[in-house]
Amino acid sequence: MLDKRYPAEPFRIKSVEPVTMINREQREEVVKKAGYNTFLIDSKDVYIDLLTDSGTNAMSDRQWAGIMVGDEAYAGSRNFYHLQETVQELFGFKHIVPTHQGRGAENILSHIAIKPGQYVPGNMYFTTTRYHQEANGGIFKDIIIDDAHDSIKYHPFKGNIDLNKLQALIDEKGPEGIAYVCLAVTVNLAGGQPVSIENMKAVRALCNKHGIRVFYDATRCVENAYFIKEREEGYADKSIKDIVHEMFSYADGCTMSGKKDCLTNIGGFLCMNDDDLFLEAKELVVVYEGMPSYGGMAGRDMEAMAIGLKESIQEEYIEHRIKQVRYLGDRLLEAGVPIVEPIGGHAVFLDARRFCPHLTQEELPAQALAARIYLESGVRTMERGIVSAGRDKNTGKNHAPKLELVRLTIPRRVYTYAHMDIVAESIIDLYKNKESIRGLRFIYEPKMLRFFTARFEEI
Ligand code: PLI
Repeated sequence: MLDKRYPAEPFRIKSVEPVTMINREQREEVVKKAGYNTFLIDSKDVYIDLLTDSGTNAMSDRQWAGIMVGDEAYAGSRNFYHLQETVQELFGFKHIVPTHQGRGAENILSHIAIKPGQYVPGNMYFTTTRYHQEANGGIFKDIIIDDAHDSIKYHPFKGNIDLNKLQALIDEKGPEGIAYVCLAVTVNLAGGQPVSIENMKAVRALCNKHGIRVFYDATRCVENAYFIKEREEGYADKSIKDIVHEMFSYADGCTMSGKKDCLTNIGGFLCMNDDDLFLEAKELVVVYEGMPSYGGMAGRDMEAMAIGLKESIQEEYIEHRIKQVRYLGDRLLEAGVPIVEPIGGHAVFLDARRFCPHLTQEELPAQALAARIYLESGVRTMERGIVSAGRDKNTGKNHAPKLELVRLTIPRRVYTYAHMDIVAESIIDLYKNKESIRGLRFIYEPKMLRFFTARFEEI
């Protein structure tokens, strides 16, 4: 039962979207038709949708009011200036380039900051980020601490960069062999794990010594700030706003998916301090996204984003956000269900290796588990394991990540604790019957970002 560890929703609900659950027979048909890929299931067939926290946020009344004051001028929309001021105030960067979503910003940054053959070290890969780095001739190198690859080990900042790994790469390739360091806050595929201020400072100092730039993937930066406040010495009494500002003071710029911590449904941006790099980014944004004053977003979306960013740093909002996710994780842990620990910011990650020890990684346990969860409960989750990791660009072999996970991603301000109870109970029931989960094999494998549209059959 809910107790004081978990704060009530810091909002009243004034608009609702009905959901219904189709029966098991219907779900069986749906999951087969979708080729056992939860990305290919229609929203109408889903009861509780934990596929992603991306673009699935509920906007506030103030954001909806902001939608009505959208200035849809092709150039110089006033909403852009509001967004620019807000980002400059909260993040502290000099320049902002709006994009249609995070990957638009990743594309532009990769174009202007990577020379073919250069390395891009980062704290674990993210699918679209690595794709754009590689598409621009970069070579991704994972330099996250080893503990991040261990689903059981406790570390308060499991997203931290291993400074020895970074130093070794600098020694081996030379500073000129490194395009920039890509530091994600929080680290999605490690389980939504945060990076400490201490680590950010140390990365900055090391990179300064060698003249290497540092760009953050700011996608879930407010969630990262909450963990710093909760866990890092000296930060308990600082505001989330101040912590966010300090985090970015150690970066040269960032890419941002506006679909997560900005509390909107679409959008993104790229930030930097360097004037020359900004000029290059502005030249490219018109090619790929749109004018530098909208970059693929409508004026109304930029307004909602500016308002959403201010709401995201409110203390009650972010505390409830993190603790609602933790509530679901705690319920699963109490029942002995194997999950990534500590529980991260945006999702609870089931450890499919321990959930399905009877399946090898080649039998795609996380994909199989995600499909089965849908079948049993109507809850949609996402594979984050060998399927998401894709193939090595040069050898064509599967990347085989240590973490083979199913992500239960909680949209912001959308579901209640009662929904979390239903999800937990369904998964606990399935765990009791886990041996019945059958492995899968590909019957269609796309060449790029295969997890989105691949199809499978049961072995
Ligand atoms: O989906 P985009 O293009 O707005 O953002 C791409 C992106 C970049 N970095 C990180 C850490 C992400 O999590 C991310 C998108 N994530 C998705 C879609 C997700 O479901 O996690």
